[in-house]
Amino acid sequence: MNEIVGNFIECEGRYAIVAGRFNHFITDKLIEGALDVFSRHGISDSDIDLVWVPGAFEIPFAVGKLIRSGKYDSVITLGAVIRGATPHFDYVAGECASGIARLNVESDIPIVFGVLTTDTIEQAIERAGSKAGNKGADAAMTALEMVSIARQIGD
Ligand code: INI
Repeated sequence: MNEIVGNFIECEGRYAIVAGRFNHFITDKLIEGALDVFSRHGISDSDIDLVWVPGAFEIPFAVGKLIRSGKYDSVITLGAVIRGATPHFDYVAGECASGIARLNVESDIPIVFGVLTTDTIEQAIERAGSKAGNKGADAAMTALEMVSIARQIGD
């Protein structure tokens, strides 16, 4: 049996991060977590592009453009949709998540979902580098693992 498992031994590739500016005090922390993981796994700054969009709703559009550019091995999405802050939480969070999920299935590169959807600002803070870890760092780990898997599987 041949088993294909992603590893973090020789990480490489070009990565794009799409970040929503809405609730940027949270998104900034997610980006910080993602960049820290990339640098500690040997991915140089010049192999990372960061694209800011106004909010989570715009993330799928930017991801689609980045996929079609053919320049990246993976795209990470980072944002924060907080229910307390919006009456249209379900639309923003739902459209963002389903748009990203659709692109992930259709595209030839892995797209990673690192968009927080929380009921409160406190829950978002917990997931942005405090007691519940940093979901941006988790997203970068997932991207590295998925790129490793994609490379092993090949075309
Ligand atoms: N965008 C977010 O990323 N998070 C939110 O919590 C949010 N709220 O609260 O509304 C939000 N709204 C903006 C939305 O993503 C779009 O930028 C806007 O609707 C324009 O298309």
